[in-house]
Amino acid sequence: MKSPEILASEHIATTRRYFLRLGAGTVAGLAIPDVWAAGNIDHPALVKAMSKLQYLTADKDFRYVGRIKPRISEMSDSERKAAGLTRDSWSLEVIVDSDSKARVRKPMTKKDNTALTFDQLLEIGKTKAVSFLQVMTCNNVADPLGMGWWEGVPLRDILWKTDPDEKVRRVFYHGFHRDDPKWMFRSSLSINRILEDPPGDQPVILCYKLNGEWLSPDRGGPVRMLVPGAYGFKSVKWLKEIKLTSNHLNNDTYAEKGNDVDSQMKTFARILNWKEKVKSGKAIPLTGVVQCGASGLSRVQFWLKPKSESWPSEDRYFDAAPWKDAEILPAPDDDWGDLPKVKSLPEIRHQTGADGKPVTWPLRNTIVHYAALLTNVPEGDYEIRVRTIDANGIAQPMPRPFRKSGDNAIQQMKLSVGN
Ligand SMILES: Nc1nc2c(c(=O)[nH]1)N[C@H]1C(S)=C(S)[C@@H](COP(=O)(O)O)O[C@H]1N2
Ligand SMILES: [Mo]
Repeated sequence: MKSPEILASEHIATTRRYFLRLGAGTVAGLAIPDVWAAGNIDHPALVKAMSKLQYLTADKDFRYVGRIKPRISEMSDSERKAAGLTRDSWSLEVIVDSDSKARVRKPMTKKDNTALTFDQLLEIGKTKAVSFLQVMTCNNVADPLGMGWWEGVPLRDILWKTDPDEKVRRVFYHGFHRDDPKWMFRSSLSINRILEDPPGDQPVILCYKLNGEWLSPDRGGPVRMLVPGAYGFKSVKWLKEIKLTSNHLNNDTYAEKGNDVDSQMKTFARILNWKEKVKSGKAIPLTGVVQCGASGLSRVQFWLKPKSESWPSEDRYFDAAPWKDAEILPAPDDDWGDLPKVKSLPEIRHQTGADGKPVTWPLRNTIVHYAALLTNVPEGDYEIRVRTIDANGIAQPMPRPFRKSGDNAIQQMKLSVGN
């Protein structure tokens, strides 16, 4: 359960620059989160702590979502090997759904010794591998689970090897589940999404690396599906089997409990590092993270409302409130992080140029940080809220306020200013 704290620490590296720009005079006497509490931004211990902070989330610091018990990470190496969940034992079967009219002329099966091995996947990767930045978010969890730089082979390059016929309409896939239906986690995609990427979009990949290192067991290693722009449930972990089908229907496990399984990522803001009690007379820093979804991001806003002030219930999304703009922070320039393998980023199609710098900012389907400084807040009790305005000018939680296609409710925190 690290995610909010980890995300909080990771965004300090970028927010630091914002507060530095405000000048040392402003910084002295700030009521700031613990890590800043020395009151002196140049304090060596503080500088050292902040220099370790990063934009990307280390594999071990992602928040884990997975229903199988015991966890794959709790198995011994030999158990994982027996289950085909190590790089030397893994293989992928690509077959037709038994109810399907679709056919593949060259199925990949264990029985015929044609299942795809990890080495074969890497071999294909030598010419076909792609990587891209994407945030991992569960549509039912308010904070993103982690921010990753993922690498793998486009799924279409594997599917074409099976020589499928034109009756294929959907691709069904599920993760390792000890052959127990209770742990089964299924998802699916239209064949079209796999075969072709709209301009600016990344391909669906068979993913084996995160932040330059092999995927860990908790992250779905050795190989997981990674679906660009989709919520986490499409990115099935411990992938072992793919079925091509003429079926046109969605078979996702996540269709249960009312989830909308066709949802693209939404744009929304979260508050991080908030202190609910602040001494009067001190400036109050507000920082946080935005998931930049399908409709992009133009502004991040906040609103401080005295607790006693009532608000008309018909204005359920507070459209008439006196929102103020926060600052959207720039891309980390030279410090994507000192994760073991990520000092800098390579050229990534649609995301970075030859110098590894983002071609636009923020990037869709990634996070971005924001900051604002609240000054002269009179003593009293307040509620603070943040929201995004997407690139189409639409304020959160519109245009898609329904929770089961992604939790993007406007976040509210308490603030009490006193002695
Ligand atoms: N095999 C399998 N894959 C799975 C799941 C699961 O339960 N089993 N959970 C999914 C859900 S709901 C989410 S949100 C993401 C979370 O990915 P993470 O644990 O790497 O953060 O994994 C997805 N992949
Ligand atoms: Mo999820």
